[in-house]
Amino acid sequence: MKALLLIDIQNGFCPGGNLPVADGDRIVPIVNRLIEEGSYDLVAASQDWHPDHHGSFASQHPGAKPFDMGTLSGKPQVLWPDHCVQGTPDAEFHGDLNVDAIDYIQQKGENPAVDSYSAFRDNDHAAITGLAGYLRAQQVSELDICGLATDYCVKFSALDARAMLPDVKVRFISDASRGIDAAGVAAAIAEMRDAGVAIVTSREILAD
Ligand code: VGL
Ligand code: ZN
Repeated sequence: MKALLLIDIQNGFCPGGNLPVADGDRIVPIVNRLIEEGSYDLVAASQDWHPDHHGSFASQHPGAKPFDMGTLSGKPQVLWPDHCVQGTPDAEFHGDLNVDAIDYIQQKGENPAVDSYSAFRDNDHAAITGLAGYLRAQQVSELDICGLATDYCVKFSALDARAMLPDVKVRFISDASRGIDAAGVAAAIAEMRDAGVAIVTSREILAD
């Protein structure tokens, strides 16, 4: 079984959102083409889904500004603008994304005491989501990952896919993803490659 995993393709990470990634919305037509023409057996998507008082928000740390380094539950934490608050438009998938094609949605980031960049588990690895179990139950053997943001949620999801589903072939689709920081993206791609994630483009996939 071949699966496509879409990471956090939400208004909050697109221009106009609360934590915008440059050109984040430009991946949407590419992602829709992958969904529609990419010969995937199933499509899964993660959705950053925070309570309004999430501890990763700078607003919860007196004197802190967004993008400051702070701590959360005693661990270093980038402090983000309030984003993807449950039930708000910021948390909705981008309006042009083909959401009807999504077979499984994994919400994450609900525990205010820990951030969850990965769609598979919280940053402290104490709690896992249902995603790995779902993909195992579906007997997924090939997993292509793309979305927002390459240097955070996409990277950690790809690394956890390799760690938690060691028999699955994992690929990162570079042109169907965008990152927050250019240097961070280059480092994330190197880290994914070192962990056994293949780096591909939508062109290669759609040409197959
Ligand atoms: C993300 C920062 C905070 C992401 C989510 O989707 O990459 N980044 N929450
Ligand atoms: Zn978040």
